[in-house]
Amino acid sequence: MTQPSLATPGRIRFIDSHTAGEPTRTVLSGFPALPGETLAEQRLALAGAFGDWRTLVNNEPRGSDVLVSALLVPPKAPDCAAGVIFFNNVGVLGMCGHGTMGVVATLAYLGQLQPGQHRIDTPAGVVTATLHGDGRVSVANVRSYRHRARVTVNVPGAGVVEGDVAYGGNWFFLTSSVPASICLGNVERLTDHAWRIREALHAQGVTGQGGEVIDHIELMEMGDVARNFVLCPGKAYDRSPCGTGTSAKLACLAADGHLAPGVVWRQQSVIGSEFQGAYVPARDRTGILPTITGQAFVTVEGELIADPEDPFPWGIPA
Ligand code: PYC
Repeated sequence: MTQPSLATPGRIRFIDSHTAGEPTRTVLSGFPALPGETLAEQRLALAGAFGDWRTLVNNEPRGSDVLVSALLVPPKAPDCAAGVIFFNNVGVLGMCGHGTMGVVATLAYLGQLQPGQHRIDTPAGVVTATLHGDGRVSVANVRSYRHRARVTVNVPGAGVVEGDVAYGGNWFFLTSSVPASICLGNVERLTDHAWRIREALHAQGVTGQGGEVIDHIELMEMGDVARNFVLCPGKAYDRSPCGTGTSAKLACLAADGHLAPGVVWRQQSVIGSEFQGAYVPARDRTGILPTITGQAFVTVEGELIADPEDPFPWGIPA
């Protein structure tokens, strides 16, 4: 891979926020222009030749495994307030629900967005974010759907695990197989269980549509209010209820006839934070159009510095 020149990084301006506990780093300037006609192509460039820039921004020592970053780019689709490409410690994402809320809160903080509806271009398609007067953000996400129902996978150490494969802007395996109740005290056990499931899915060739890698595992606990534990691609768990994961869950509930259109679904995370979701059926009935609501708060404003003398100017690969 071509190493971008160390003289190039300069200062990268960013704003950090958290959405229901899950951090987002919005990159405002200082990042190179990514080649590509579409955001999907630019996302591939970031996954490939520009990977050092991804790790510089997102990974230790300037970032962390928990962080999801959001690179602002000129939108390609018409009438969009912004274009955004999401990335994390191990790669790039198609969409990110909590991250979109973080971007909207950040642009509002900068005075660049007012309450109302805003189209945001992403590699997975255009989403519409509504910034409410009280600071909450509703994200009308991309079409979400269940790809396969009641798939079984043999998980070493856990036995046969059954779950659904669904898309909500990223690919998820959703299961009610949990080794312990979903709460902060059990994060290590939940992480271990979810990671074993993820590896078993790969080993046994279970994929999303078109062979897409299932890189998010969603453990579900149903109750008066549902709780989830979402393990992200780089093995960090989502502190929020995961916007794309909640979308995938809504798609499964809709496919099973367990949630009617328009009815509000409350989804809590492992730390007890909450999103609300609801859906309308997709026009061609091939899934749903979910809307997820939550709130993000700006936490840090700053500049990343990559000193040429620094032994880790490009971050530490995860
Ligand atoms: O909110 O969609 C989401 C998300 C994906 C990965 C982490 N959060």
